[in-house]
Amino acid sequence: MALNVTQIREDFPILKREVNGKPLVYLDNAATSQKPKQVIDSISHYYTHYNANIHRGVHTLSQEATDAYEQARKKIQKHFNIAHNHEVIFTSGTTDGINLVANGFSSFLKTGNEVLVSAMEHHSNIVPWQMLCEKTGAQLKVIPMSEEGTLILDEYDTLLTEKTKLVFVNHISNALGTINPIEEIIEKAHTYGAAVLVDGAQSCSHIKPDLQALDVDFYVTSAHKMCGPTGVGMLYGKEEWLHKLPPYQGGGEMIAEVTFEKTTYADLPHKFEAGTPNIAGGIAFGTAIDYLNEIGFDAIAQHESQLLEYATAELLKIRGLRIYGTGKDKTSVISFNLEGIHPYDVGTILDKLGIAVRTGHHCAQPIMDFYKIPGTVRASFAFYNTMEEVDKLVDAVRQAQNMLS
Ligand code: C6P
Repeated sequence: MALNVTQIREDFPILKREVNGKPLVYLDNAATSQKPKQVIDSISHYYTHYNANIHRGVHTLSQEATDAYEQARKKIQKHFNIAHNHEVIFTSGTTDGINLVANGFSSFLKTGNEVLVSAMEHHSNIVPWQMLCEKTGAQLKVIPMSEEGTLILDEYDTLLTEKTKLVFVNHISNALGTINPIEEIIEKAHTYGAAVLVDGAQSCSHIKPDLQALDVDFYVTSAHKMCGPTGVGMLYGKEEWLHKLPPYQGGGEMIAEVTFEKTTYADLPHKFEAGTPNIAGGIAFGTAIDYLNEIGFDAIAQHESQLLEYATAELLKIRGLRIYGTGKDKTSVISFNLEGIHPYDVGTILDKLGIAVRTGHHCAQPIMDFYKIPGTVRASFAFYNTMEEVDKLVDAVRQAQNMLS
């Protein structure tokens, strides 16, 4: 069913504002999505009516807050088709979830072990593993990518051996929009007994992953890319892994018993949730999931692929414009450059025209090194964007080219 985008846009107060005297055209959704009033209201409702710490008090407010927070965990469980509620760990976001797992694996890895990373990762899915390798003596190897920005799976087959203990790859590349064949990557890794972590920061706003069907070991994402608030995210880990991994941080909430001689840890998921969490954020994450499901992921995918197709065709009509990330499986992210013009200059002119895009390396410097470029202009579309906004982008890029060349 086609989306009623005009009606959907009414849910997003920010889309009514102007920037530099022009109506805002927000095309930086891969950095963070905008928030519907349902999510904003859910945060405000918590602070107005039942703000209290959770899992601690016998008083009514604390119980209401605990119920709402745990209800959000259930919504996440159901949304991602996760077998057990305690396999959902609240984090502060994707970066936090990856660091939690990398930290845990420092007890298991040793010299002679290998870990594989894809060539198109965000720094969040590179640096924690480099730190892990430095600590443990394990070796980091890279699954290369092709000129069109897709992983070379034959090379993956060669890199996978009995030495491989872990594979980490993003579901969708933030800088290219490429959708990686994670089903195949997971299945092959498992034949060698390697665990797989999938970085879902860019996928969960576009698709609804079924984590049991994927048989993935760890999956991480951030609420703020899914119309939810910043500072909250989720780590899914298979129960057996979460039992094996040591806690990430020590503190309140994650313990069973503490004496000065010895501490025992709480059961899952609390073992990994030290300290007071982002309670309002967790609750509003649940509201964001409800909101997206009400719109429907099939309708979202259909609308976004129309935007992608139209924007790609129109942008490619501009002389000297090159798109990076041209594989056939891609989402509504277009990274591009104009020949002879720095992406930062294009971004600055677009901003003057009210159009928000991201410019630079997008926290994925190895991709920029691969193409030997300083960065790109990245337009990333969400389900609330319109074809008219694509036209405005294309016109503005033409204007930028005329002014800068
Ligand atoms: N990418 C972008 O503009 P956090 O910051 O923890 O919520 O997400 C980090 C992260 C990890 N992996 C991928 C694939 C990502 O895209 C991001 C965040 C934003 O592309 C901000 S750098």
